[in-house]
Amino acid sequence: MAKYTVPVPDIGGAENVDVIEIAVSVGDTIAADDPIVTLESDKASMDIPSPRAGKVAEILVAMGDQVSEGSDLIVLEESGDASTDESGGAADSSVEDDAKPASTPSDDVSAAPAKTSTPSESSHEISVVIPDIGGAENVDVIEVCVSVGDEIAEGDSMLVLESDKASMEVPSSHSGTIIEILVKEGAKVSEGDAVLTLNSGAAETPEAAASNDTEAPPSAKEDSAPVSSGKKTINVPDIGGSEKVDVIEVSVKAGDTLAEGDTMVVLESDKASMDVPAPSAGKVISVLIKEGDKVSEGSAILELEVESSQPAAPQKAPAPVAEKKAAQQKSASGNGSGNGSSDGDKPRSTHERLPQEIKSSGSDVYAGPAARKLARQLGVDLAEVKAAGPKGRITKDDVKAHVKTRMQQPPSAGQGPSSGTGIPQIPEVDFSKFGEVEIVKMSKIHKLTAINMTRNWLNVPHVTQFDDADVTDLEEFRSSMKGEAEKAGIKLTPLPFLLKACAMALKHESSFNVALHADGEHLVKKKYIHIGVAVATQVGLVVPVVKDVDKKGLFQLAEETNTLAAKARDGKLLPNEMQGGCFTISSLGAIGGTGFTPIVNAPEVAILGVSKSSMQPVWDGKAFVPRQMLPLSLSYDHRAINGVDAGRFFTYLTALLTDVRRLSL
Ligand code: CAO
Repeated sequence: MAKYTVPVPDIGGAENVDVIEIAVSVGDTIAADDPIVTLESDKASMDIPSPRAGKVAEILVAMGDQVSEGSDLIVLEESGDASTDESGGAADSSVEDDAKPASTPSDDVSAAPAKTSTPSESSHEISVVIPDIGGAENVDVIEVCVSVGDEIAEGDSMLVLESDKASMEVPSSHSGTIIEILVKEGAKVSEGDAVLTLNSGAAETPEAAASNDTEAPPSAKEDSAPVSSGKKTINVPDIGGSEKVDVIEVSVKAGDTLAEGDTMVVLESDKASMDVPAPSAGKVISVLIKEGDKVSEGSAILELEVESSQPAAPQKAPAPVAEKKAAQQKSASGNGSGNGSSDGDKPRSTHERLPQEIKSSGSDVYAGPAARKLARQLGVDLAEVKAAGPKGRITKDDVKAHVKTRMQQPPSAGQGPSSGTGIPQIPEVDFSKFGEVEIVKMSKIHKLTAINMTRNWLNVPHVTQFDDADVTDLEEFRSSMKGEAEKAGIKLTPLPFLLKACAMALKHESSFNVALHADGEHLVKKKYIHIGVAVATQVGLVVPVVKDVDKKGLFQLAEETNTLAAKARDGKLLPNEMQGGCFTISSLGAIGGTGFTPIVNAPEVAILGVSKSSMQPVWDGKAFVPRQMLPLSLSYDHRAINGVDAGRFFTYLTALLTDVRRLSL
């Protein structure tokens, strides 16, 4: 059994760096590239991966120790079969008992911090592995986004993973042509597992790779000087080389007090969204960018009045949006002292590109950054997009399909009174082709009526029932009272009788005196009885409301109705005279017709249509007798009222109108 001591590789010249986490225990079997410790200098945090697979025989450092390049970290026991080493690059290193590798750490590419790929034996071939995924293990591969032969760029999504906490797109760490895909949907993967073999197209020497990997994190170069109290301009840190990245959210404003690590802005490239955390605590003097701006590394974000002369913390790499939410929740709950990262997250190497979380607990929409960006560019509300991706994830194709569907709809669908919720609009016709026409403007009331009627017609499932009331006796009584009413200056038409009868029926059958509650789970039962009367005016239909009909006599109802109708025709109705109705009467009795289907005046749930009464032969059991019959039609909202309720209401109403004495009960 060969033993191998893993040293600290080239860490960019940093010395006496703190060991802030030990990721392995004695006895653990680890794969090549598995993180073994996390180090933190004043510039950056970095995971140190194992250059080889093996069993941890000994741990040579403790938390809080300070180490430099070459310091011993752990002792690995290897099976002796170095060719099984997944890192490839390490396979040709000589394995010595209890000896350090012949190559120096900086020469050994696999010893580079937090590298997510390893060159294979062929310098053109690169094995791309799962990067740090926040410690999650055996995570489901729910989508493989690439195929063999695809050309991919660094940062292009290779996979979508889903743990029980989050879904995340995993970007490729290198560009190249895919030679082989080593995972498939349904597989379970952990950090370090090989995903793809890429042909990089250009020979990459291990030395070159190592020097790339061991380069001090560029973001750490930013703001590396101690921050003294006073005004400081905070710039965009290293964002992985992305340029002209969209500012999609500015999370702070002048006057805000920031804790170190609080999110300042959210940026979005075509590959990922990222939060940019404040490198130090302080008060925002001014914000120098706005949403929609494009920024690159070094662009000024804001001016900060730094609080103390404490050395600045290393400016953290932009964090995935999910971390931002955690930070915001922290500060919202008054805890502004955190550093904004969702610790205990493991500190990450600042030059490591993190998988982009695409679903967070606070979001109902399940979509990755690419789909989100496309949706924003196209002005698509993702909540409206039908997801066809795995586990209900919205893909870019879904966004495009949504747009296509919308484009195929009539251009003005959803606008104007003659169209509704996606209902095809009636085509425009040039009537002048068929004869002389004149275009006249619709009045405001007419347009409003059209909109209201469309809304009510589309929203309310209508049922209309018909019946005839025998109003022979009512008409006799009305005729007998006409003179008396006229003396009092009142015109007594059938309408006040109808109002009175409807008020009594509403009381009797209270299921009609309700409104549907907006929550869809309750009915609002009304304890008052206000009835609207449709009045035709020069400029359109209006519905003044007679209040407390049940408490008023026939003469008063007649007088009030006439007054309201006159005000309506003169355009003098006040808003409150048209509000509060429980039920409406629409009478065409003075005009004619034997029946019509009135439209419910929502949020009321029923309306009575009154047609013209006429003398009809009615069979009384022995003979046909002449009776004055009034045709009535009752429309109701079947969500609130059942047919049996309507039957009872209608029978009661016609009985009242037939025997006028009952109105006084
Ligand atoms: N059957 C037979 N005759 C009727 C009747 C009926 N159902 N209703 C009213 N009449 C008679 C009246 O008795 C009156 O005749 P007399 O003068 O001989 O008594 C005549 O018709 C005219 O009545 P009116 O219209 O002046 O009074 P009203 O109280 O019946 O109606 C009002 C008042 C405001 C409803 C009415 O003026 C009005 O605007 N009606 C139109 C309503 C409307 O547009 N409805 C449709 C809505 S949906 O598009």
